[in-house]
Amino acid sequence: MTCNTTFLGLGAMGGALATASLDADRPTIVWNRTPHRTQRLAGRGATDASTVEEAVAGDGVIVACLLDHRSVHDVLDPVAARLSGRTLVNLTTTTPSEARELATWAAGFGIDYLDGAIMAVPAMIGGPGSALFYSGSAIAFENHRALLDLWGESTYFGTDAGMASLYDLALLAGMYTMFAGFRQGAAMVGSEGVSATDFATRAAPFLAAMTGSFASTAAIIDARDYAGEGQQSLEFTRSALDAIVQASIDQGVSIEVLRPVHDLVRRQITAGYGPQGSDRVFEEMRSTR
Ligand code: FVH
Repeated sequence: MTCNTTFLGLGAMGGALATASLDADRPTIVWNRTPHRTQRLAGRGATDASTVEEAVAGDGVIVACLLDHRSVHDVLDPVAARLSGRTLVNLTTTTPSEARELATWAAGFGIDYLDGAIMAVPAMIGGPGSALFYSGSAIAFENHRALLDLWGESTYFGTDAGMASLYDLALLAGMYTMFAGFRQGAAMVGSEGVSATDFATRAAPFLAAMTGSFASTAAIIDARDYAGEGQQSLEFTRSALDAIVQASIDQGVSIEVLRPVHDLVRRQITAGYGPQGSDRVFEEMRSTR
């Protein structure tokens, strides 16, 4: 028999997760701070809990998908003492430190804690390309795979509850800086009246092709060998960035996004590494903890 699954938070993402549960004919309890958001799912057969206490009264897994770390405490602190022996899957975006704090907090109440990060938008949940990262309780991950796999491909990153979030935010760091670079390029060609739509048709295949070099870049970084054959030197990269920055200035476009990239390369050259590979900037970025 499948136990009830309780969903706390029925925003765009929480609603999509609970919908997948209902689509799979699982008994589903829903709660949201602003009550009207539960109505659509109640109409589909979900149990509409009017309080958090009511929502968590059963013995099934609890899924939280709230705005942020603070809201998880706001919702769960008042009922935590009643949740001993229960499993909490937290799919709210948090930092790794916040995820670890929640794992410690949960352990203090005897709650089995699995942290999750969703690498998808709500419309993708349950469909192709949807991926979710998990870390924390291995038992919770194994015991609830049937539920987790409803939402997308599930990957477990170990018992350190912060790891799913770390992977999530690391990938988002790549995404946000890539989009910033796209906007820079769109502003450059836009200064001559070219539409961003036109630019996107060139940028998408070019940037996709560039990702093919991630593996060789990664090998250089992992070996920390920036003096090997065939690497694009820091001096070469500075010359390219000089041109990109100057072209932006000439076109009246901001160089705010380019400046930190340019500075990283220039500092490495000033330190005497000009002939070495450009991946050497990683030495300034990596953690020295
Ligand atoms: N939407 C997305 O594309 C992304 C993709 C990747 C991961 N996220 C994360 O998922 C979390 C929830 O996101 P969401 O899209 O569901 O967000 P909203 O639609 O804004 O819903 C937020 C829900 O949180 C409730 N809430 C906020 N603060 C509190 C609080 N202090 N106490 C109780 N509930 C709270 C809010 O309730 P209400 O405003 O309707 O009353 C919504 O249910 C998020 O971490 C994303 O980063 C989504």
